[in-house]
Amino acid sequence: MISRIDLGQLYLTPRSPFARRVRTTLMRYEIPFGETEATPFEPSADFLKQNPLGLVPAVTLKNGQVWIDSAAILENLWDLGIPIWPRDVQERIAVRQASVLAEGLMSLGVSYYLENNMRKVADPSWVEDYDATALRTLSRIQELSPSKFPWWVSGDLSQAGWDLGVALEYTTLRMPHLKWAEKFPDLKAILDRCLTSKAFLHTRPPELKMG
Ligand SMILES: N[C@@H](CCC(=O)N[C@@H](CS)C(=O)NCC(=O)O)C(=O)O
Repeated sequence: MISRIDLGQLYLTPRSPFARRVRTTLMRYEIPFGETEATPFEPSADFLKQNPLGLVPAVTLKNGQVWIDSAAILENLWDLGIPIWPRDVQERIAVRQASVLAEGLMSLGVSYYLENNMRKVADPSWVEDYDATALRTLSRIQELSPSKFPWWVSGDLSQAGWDLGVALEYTTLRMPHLKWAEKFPDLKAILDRCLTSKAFLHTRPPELKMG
């Protein structure tokens, strides 16, 4: 049973992969919401009232709740009847775990960006570690056959597949030197499917929208 989900505003930044993961999911399931751009590095009092952690995404509900953290937001949608995950328990576990790999790639891109742009001097050993971890994760994803379950279910992308599309574009944006598309060409099929989605195109980071 799908309970009524009355969302208010989704706080986001145009480049946040975590916010994009939630935005594309809400759009795919046609759940209406408003968008408020947040500036996490100079957070407004209103934004911090919604999420004291100062992170996007945060989504307000008309019932007064505020949901934070992209993974928790997806779980809340699932709990309220949105078919984010497969019904079968074993399949659900596999898709959710694949989605964690995609989410991990997003986190690596954010950490890499912060290390290189927010510190006076980036620590090369951290930067190397982010690169190595991202390559290892991409390689594991490639081993998991990107043309099959758990990235696809019933002929279309699973939530993990959509999340991976978001993560791959964020990797292009923040870690272009990794050249993931050259090293892991099998992953491109997932991004190609994402790029046929209006929600995915609408939420592209500005630099990628410009091509
Ligand atoms: N685990 C969180 C991570 C959220 C996150 O790190 N958001 C970043 C943007 S991509 C952020 O708001 N950063 C602002 C900051 O670090 O001040 C989620 O999945 O929502």
